[in-house]
Amino acid sequence: MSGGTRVRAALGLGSNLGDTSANLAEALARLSATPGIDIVARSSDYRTPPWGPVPQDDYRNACVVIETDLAPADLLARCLEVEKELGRVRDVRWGPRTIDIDLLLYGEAKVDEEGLTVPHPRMGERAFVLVPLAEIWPEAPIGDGRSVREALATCAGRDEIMLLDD
Ligand code: PH2
Ligand code: MG
Ligand code: MG
Repeated sequence: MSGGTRVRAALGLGSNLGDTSANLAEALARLSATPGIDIVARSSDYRTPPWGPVPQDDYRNACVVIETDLAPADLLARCLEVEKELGRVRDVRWGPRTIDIDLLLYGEAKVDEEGLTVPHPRMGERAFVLVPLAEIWPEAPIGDGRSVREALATCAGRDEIMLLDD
């Protein structure tokens, strides 16, 4: 897009229902086919224990770094649309899902809008976000003065994040 500012942003993906590998691949294909979104780095996939109050299966998590012309709200809207296209049903908060696509970082911007807070307010405590993101963007500032790498160094549960080779 001419004249637009391209911003480097980070997305977190997670799935623990159905074919989790195919779900991530399909979500990334759809994001990549979106005008104004280029995927510039993709982490490995990790098997991660479910975080939060709901007992459920382990997750497959990954992160991508993108370059985008889209404003934060438009980028989030596209992520939610892809979730819907893949058949995500929203019922239990923090419950199992076919695909979850979270907007983690949008350059160094701080965004506080209805339904959207960036940097993602809980990313600094979530090993299932920090481990994959550290693989592809370790120096990214996460909004509390720390980088991804620094937050990961003291993050609980990082030893439970298992690299997947498929
Ligand atoms: N997502 C949640 C709730 N719990 N746990 C893991 N391991 N990975 C996730 O992506 C995840 C979760 C809600 O977004
Ligand atoms: Mg999430
Ligand atoms: Mg989400």
